[in-house]
Order: sequence, then structure tokens, then C-alpha cells
Amino acid sequence: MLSEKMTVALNGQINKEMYSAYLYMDMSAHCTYEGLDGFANWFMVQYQEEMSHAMKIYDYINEQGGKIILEAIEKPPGDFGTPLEMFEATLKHEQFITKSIHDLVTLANEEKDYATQIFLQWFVTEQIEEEANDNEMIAKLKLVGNDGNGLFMIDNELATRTFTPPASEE
Ligand code: OFO
Repeated sequence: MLSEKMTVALNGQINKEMYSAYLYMDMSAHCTYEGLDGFANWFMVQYQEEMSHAMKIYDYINEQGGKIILEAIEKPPGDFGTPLEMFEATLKHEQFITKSIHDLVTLANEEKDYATQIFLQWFVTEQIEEEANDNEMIAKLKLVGNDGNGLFMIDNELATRTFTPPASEE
């Protein structure tokens, strides 16, 4: 059973994951507009991942007999700049999400909510991967700088990313 505090906090995380999905969908649209189809694909896969994160929490709250409380999703900034700036913004956002997940773990510990502590471990591990992916992309983009050929090669590489639903990763 979830405490009132834990229910509110987990619902808050659904909202943050939905915002992440919305943000990456907007970034994907921006990349399509700029003719960067591989980058657009990468961000659209990221959108799918974020939706699956939101649904994972949604399912968990339901499973525990808690109440789902859906709030408004914030508008994404819409102006994203260069691919490097986009990945820097993505990393910054993921660091914010990591902190939010860690705060949930702290709350689950305080509440002696052992089930939620275990549930959140998947997200703790996932955030390590999210930040590592962004750091790798930032390093690559810094390496190619303004070289059009380098950017073209990265765009081709990102076109191959596909979505793997979390359930089949376990
Ligand atoms: Fe859900 O990991 Fe990104 O935000």
C-alpha cells in the first residue's frame, strides 16, 4: 500500500516523465524541420522511452491500489539551437530527472516503503544510462564541431536507433 505522500510524489513523477516525452517529441519535430532525420529518429525513440517510463509508474500506482492524479503538462521551450545545444539541454534535463528519482528513493526510505524502494531501482539504473548516452553524444558532437560530413555521419548513425520496451529489457 502506498502512503498519501508517496502517491502524490509518484504521480508527480508521471508528470515529469510525460513532460520529458513532450520535450523530446518537440526536439524531434525541430530536427525534422532542420533536415536532420537521424537526430529526429533518436529523439522520437527517446519520446517512446519516456512514455514507457510514465506508464511504468502509472501501472505501479494502480497495482498498489493508489489513485492516479494527472496534472497539466508544461509547454516545452520550442527553440532548441544546434544539435550540440540540444544534447546539452537534454543532459541538463536528465540530471534534473535523476535528482527527482533520487528524491523519490529518499522518500520511500523515510516511509519504510520497501516495495517502492525496489520498484525505483529500475529507474535509478535507467538514469545512469540516460546520462551516459547524452554525455557520449555531447563528446561526439564536440569532436565533429562544425564539420558537415561529421554531422552527416552522426545523423546516419542516429537513424538506426530503435525503441525497446522496458519489459523486454528485463
Ligand atoms: Fe524517464 O528518463 Fe528521461 O526523463
